[in-house]
Amino acid sequence: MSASSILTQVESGVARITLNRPDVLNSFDTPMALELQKSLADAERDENVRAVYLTGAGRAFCAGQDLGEAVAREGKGTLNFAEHLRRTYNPIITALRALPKPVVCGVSGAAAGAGANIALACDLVVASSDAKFIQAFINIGLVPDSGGSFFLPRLVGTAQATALMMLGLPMTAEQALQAGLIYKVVPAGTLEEGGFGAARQLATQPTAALGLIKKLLRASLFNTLQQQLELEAEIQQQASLTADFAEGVRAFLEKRKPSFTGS
Ligand code: T3D
Repeated sequence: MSASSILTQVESGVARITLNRPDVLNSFDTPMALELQKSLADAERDENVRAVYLTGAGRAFCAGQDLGEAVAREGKGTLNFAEHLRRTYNPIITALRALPKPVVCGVSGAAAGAGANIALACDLVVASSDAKFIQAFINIGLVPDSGGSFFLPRLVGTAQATALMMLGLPMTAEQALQAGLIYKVVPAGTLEEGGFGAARQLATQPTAALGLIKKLLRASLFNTLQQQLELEAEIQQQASLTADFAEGVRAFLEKRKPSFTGS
């Protein structure tokens, strides 16, 4: 592990990436955003990594932008918000979606502002029962960023998305589950088992096919049925060429558990 605002460690085929500024509820300053970008790029490159687990140190997942830094930055007049978003959060969201490996987000405590939307950009969100998701932007006179205005209407529908964005009220883990915002809620104190456990399970599955599922899901947001059928045909062809497909079929016929290598 490195002593910085992002901790990374590879274990059981999983890159564990921990947001590590617990004193400010893991809110993002610029160095932390740039470090997270690097950690995601490293996880993509590292062949030993077959899944990513993103979580936060301490009592919260992430409180979004470090507001102290935002004020100091604007005071200097050297940056504007648009440039800041293009340099920090936008590449993080793009990387999470494009990473050809599954990303599980483990949320305990608050996921607020950009922190909430980084969670939503992950493939599976496992939340501790004490988690809360807050589109906190409006509470300080801002609008959702980091993909919130993209993900929320698609996940929960326009009516709920509008209320979440306009009212800026916390949504509990249970409410988020019921609304279809997240995958699973686990009892407080068991996030390691539920969240990291899900990532560890994914790291034993056919990695290339998981990456191809991400590609299909991304395209389905824009494609017609005919376009998506054609894409499924193309992508199934790619999946059929993997060693894991050969192993899956062999194991089925031999009535044994498959041993997937990710290739
Ligand atoms: O270009 C740009 O910069 C625009 C980008 C915008 C992206 C965004 O994310 S905008 C939204 C920013 N985030 C927020 O507005 C959330 C602010 N935080 C909160 O509303 C609350 O802290 C929470 C609801 C998340 C949690 O509440 P609670 O009561 O559990 O904790 P707390 O007491 O408020 O916070 C604990 C400490 O963390 C506290 O410091 P202290 O008093 O112990 O020294 C608090 O100041 C600090 N903290 C929490 N959030 C932030 C923060 N410090 C800096 N920035 C924060 N976002």
